[in-house]
Amino acid sequence: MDLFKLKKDFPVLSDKTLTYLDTAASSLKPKSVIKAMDEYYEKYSVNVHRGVYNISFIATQKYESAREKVSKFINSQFDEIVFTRGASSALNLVASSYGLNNLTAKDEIIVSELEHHSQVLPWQNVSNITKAKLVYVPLNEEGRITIENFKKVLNENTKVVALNYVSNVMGYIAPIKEIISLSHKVGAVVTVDAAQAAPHHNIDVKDIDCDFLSFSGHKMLGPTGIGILYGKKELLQKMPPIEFGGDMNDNVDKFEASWKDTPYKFETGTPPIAEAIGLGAAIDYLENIGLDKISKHEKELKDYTVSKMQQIDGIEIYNPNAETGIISFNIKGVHPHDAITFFDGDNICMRAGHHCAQLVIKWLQVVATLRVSFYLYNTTEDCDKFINSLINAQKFFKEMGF
Ligand code: 7TS
Repeated sequence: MDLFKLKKDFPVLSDKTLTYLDTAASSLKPKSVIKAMDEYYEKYSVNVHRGVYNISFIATQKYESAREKVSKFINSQFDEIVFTRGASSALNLVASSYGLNNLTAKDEIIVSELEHHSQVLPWQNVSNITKAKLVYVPLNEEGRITIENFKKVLNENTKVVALNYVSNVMGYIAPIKEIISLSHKVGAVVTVDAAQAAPHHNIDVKDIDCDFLSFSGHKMLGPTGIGILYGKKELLQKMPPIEFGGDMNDNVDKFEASWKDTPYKFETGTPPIAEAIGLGAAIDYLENIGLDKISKHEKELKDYTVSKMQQIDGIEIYNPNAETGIISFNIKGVHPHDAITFFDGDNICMRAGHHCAQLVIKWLQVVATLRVSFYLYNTTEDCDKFINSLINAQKFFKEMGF
């Protein structure tokens, strides 16, 4: 792929002094996504599923064709795709609808310390309400979820397994297909947090056989305000809605009502129409390049950067062997919140903090980490800028007596 040509597709990168290394928080958006959304607002910015006039038919058709694109993107059926506000909403929907209605005090829920708060906190809530037991897979010495350790916590009482596909701090890919297969043998359902996986790796939900899979539009070149919940149709059909209102209902009487079929019973009110259309354009863009190419490119950038970082004394890298484009690290003796201001001074966008994953930060026994994350628009030039800045940051803080 011609990376320099590709940078031109991203208006934010027209500022040549800017280095964007924070895709794990949110990706940049290409012109084609912005254009697709502009077109909606300029030409047919009306509601869906209700207007009996031409531009409403167009809006509905574009909105539903975005659902079609998402379903093809992960190889699901059309009606197994629920549009949500983001990955967080999708993960919460599973916990609130499936979890609260199916679990009891006899049951166990498996999670891990690698989870983003949006995966672990909804299940903490389910555990508090239903008294089902929350069980943590012990991480191995590298901080990974392994099959060996997963088997130690999986048992006949396990009813839900709620794990991430790719960790947003460690960048590890979990052995999710085997985890799902083992979980199904004891009758547990698996809800996969794919927020950091779907933007970078081909996912075939039929192949991995997950029960639920959640991800966000804004981490995969799409707009904010839209996420996806994939659920197996037979599960979604049995699950009650968690939000009630317009468009999700069928017949309404004074004291009871019935719901539309899935996915519509989960999408009350005016949906994120422009956002769905933008997400469709993002999927077109990603598929045009190919996710295999993208993930290979990110891994190469990460390996190149890690090898340079390892030549600098006093840099602690927490995940040098990650398979993805995420590097978590610290400059010894320097608080990451101090260090981040130095990178910002060089117009390098990256993240410092607990990354909404405090459990793994505690597992690492640090206060926070710095994080670099790559995507298709990054180049080795970006890596070199970051390395230069890192060397200068270290020198600066040493001189300041840190
Ligand atoms: N799950 C994972 C693994 C994530 O990395 C994130 C966001 C979410 C869920 C939630 O996604 P949202 O779109 O609903 O916010 N992760 C990050 C991050 O690492 N830095 O900022 C947001």
